[in-house]
Amino acid sequence: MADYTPTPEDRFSFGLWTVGWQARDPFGDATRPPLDPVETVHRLAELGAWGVTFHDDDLLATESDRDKAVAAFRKALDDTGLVVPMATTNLFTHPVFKDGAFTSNDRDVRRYALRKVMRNLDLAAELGARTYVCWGGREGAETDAAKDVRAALDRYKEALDVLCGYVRDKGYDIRFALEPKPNEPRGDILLPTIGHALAFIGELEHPEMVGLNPEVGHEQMAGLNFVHGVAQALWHGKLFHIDLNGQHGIKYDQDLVFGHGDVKSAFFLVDLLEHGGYDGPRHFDYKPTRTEDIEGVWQSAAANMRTYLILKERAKAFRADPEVQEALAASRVTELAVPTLAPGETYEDLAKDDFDPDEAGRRGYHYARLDQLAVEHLLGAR
Ligand code: GLT
Ligand code: MN
Ligand code: MN
Repeated sequence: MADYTPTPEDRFSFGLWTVGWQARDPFGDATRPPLDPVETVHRLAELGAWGVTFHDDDLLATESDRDKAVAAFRKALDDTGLVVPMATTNLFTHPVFKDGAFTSNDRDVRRYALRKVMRNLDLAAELGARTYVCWGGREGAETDAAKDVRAALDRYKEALDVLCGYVRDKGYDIRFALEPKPNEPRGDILLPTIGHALAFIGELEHPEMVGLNPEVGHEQMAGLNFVHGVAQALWHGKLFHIDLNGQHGIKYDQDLVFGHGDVKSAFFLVDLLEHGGYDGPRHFDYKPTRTEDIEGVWQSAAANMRTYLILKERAKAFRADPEVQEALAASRVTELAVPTLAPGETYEDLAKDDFDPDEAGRRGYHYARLDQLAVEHLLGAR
């Protein structure tokens, strides 16, 4: 039996806002008390996590004096050895952001939002964060009459250009990661999917400084294939960070424990992350369900890491199985890596092929056999 105990080498990280979520929802009050970030750092370290991430405001959960809160957080990091791989800004809770931050129709709000990000960028740099996430949860609208989307994208670009300029001027070793989401809390959010965000990045002044932080549930709540989205982000060299969690299809954002939604997709995701060249943090952005008490909070945190490690071991076994390798070849999965034209060939050579489309049309690809092998590995039957 493999050892599923997480260690810092696994590079697992958690947001303070995940385990610290008090479980307030649109219909009910908090079911858990606030968590002291210092306690969170210690508990995460005990559980085998490597990193902790935060919004500027998360640090103030139990201590309203910012300097004292930062000092206590820093001490906890030093005491435990936990690192801060990523930080972000809360641009969504305060009523001032009800029409957005970088794309609010109110210019003063946009200026305030940039100041808030710059202040936390200074702290992020001090604590060694290399990635700065921008989740634009309030950038959007409920009615198309309310937002000139083309102007909003101009302002979104302006904000990122200003922030990239700030990071460059300060000499910080930080890159930005945009986090797409289709809706919730706004009726429609700008940059709703991985694809929209990738296209937007190409229009920025410093596209090399901006990538993505895709989240499992955010693509799945739009019915999209997360594994395909992440593969495309990797293909563009833009997978700067990732938010792992669970989601059951098209509904509100569930933020379940990783693997507690579409487990087959989670299996192929881990396979891709482990074998597709991603070397960034494995960051869990989940919410312990409202029914959990504090003991359940820590059990759920541990569950994210254990599930990842189980899937990692399953994916490795899948890849190593000679029958799988033979099935991959029989299904011509490996043939896709062969360029369509041979070296030196041009389109003129295509005319010389002796190819029978009717015969090729009769050939099966045997994907069902391959899929069954994956399912059997996932279920531990092989
Ligand atoms: C918020 C959101 C997450 C984002 C966080 C970063 S905050 O909880 O639901 O998906 O990653 O701002
Ligand atoms: Mn989410
Ligand atoms: Mn997220």
